Amino acid sequence: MTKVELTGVEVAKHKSADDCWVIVHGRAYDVTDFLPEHPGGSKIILKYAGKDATEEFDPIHPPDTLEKYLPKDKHKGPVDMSTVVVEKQEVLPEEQERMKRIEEMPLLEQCYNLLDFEGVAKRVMKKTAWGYYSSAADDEITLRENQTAFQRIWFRPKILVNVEKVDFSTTMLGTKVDIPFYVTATALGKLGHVEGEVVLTRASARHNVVQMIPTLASCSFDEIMDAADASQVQWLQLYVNKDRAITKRIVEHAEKRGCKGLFITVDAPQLGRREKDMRLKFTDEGSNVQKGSGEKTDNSQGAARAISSFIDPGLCWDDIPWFRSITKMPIVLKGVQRVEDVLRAVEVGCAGVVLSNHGGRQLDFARSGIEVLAETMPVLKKMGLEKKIEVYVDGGVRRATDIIKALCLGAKGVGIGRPFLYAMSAYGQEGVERAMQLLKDEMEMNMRLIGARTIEELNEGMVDARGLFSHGVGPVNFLAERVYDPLVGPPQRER
Ligand code: FMN
Repeated sequence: MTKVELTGVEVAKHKSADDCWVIVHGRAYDVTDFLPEHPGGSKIILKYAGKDATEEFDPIHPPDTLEKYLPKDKHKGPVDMSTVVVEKQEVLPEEQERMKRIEEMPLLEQCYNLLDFEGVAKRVMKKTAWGYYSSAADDEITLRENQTAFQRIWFRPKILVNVEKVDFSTTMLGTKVDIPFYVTATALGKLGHVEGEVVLTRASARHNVVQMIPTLASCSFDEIMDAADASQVQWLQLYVNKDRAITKRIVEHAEKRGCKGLFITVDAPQLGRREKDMRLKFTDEGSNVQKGSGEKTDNSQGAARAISSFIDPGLCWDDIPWFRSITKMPIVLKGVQRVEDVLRAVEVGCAGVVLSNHGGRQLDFARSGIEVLAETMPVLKKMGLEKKIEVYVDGGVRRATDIIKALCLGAKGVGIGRPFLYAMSAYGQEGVERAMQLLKDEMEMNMRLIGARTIEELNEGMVDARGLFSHGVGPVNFLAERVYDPLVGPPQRER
């Protein structure tokens, strides 16, 4: 027997903190008991009490979240959506201006490099989404350093090498790839594009690029796996849950579904203060939620903090053998920041490390991955360990010259985050594909110009990295500076 549909009027009766229902994807849920536990706070749910919350829910939660985690007796059943009153949303002047900017967007063909996508994305993305993607920790010094560090490395090209044919394919964790970069894990894909991470999956397939799937994706893990084509390789990025039984289930499921690498994020026992994100959340929600509730606005939340309370700050080296016991996937530590820890990773049997500071989003004044690479490889070589572990770098990679610099210094490959998010947010799948193609074009030309026919021919003699360790004031990075949004004026509050 099919269940009788609820009406919008019935759901609307449950609109208080003592009795709170919400509609998500045409079904009603009683979330009253869940209100105090919601990682993003109860206020945001109460804003949608008795109403359709799908639009707000979608970017931040995989679609199966409620089905999976809310007890079955709280599932109130399907709703006849034709009876749900849709409140007419006033289109704010700021949103009208954004729509106008979207109409005037440059053609995709006019984007010639990855920074072009960033410029367009900043103009056309919703402010909150831009805030979440572009923000970094504290004063965003490390964010900028990630790019400027590459600018302190110069080339020593070889001449008169026959470079008629160049081949920059390589392997990463045993997978053959066309070019030595992968799409790194970035949370909340639906903030930038309605379809979310599957857009990155489909574009990666077109270019034979590996995708790292984030724990905190907006799409469900299975949706992202299902979007891949048969030969496509995906890795799993893992935030370790305090409840190890949940972590075990996630890892086992990923392996069963065919993931080829487990990247455990080790630089985020607590998520960093990304103040741009926090500030936007403040103005976005503060004024609305304050209305009528009499509560003071909680400005400790941004999108980042809202989604991360389950992460275990107790994760430590002692846990690594346990991970090795529950999976055959190669284990890679993501977020290693000093050579001593690379050596320890070799000792405990990790297949790789990613030298990364999380795109500058965690510890401000953490050094760039590329600098840590230059510190690491000579030590590994001296100890004869360079073949024992694959070393990856991410953070600030925007040009093929950056990829080449990392490979010259001994990296196996590099991860790229924001540029693909920006390309996706501005132009969808075609944008991501173009961004990847631009990198391939740049790679071919720069391999020729540096005098290398294959990845194996790239070596440390082809770069001058003497300035890399000097943290004095380097060249002014105008492009990165434009990413930083200074605080303008006091937040708008209703009186
Ligand atoms: N790293 C993780 O390990 N897990 C995440 O969920 C995650 N989410 C991210 C979300 C955004 C919007 C960004 C920009 C980065 C995120 N990262 C995450 C860090 C990236 O994996 C990567 O380290 C960083 O983006 C590399 O720097 P880039 O953006 O300059 O390329």
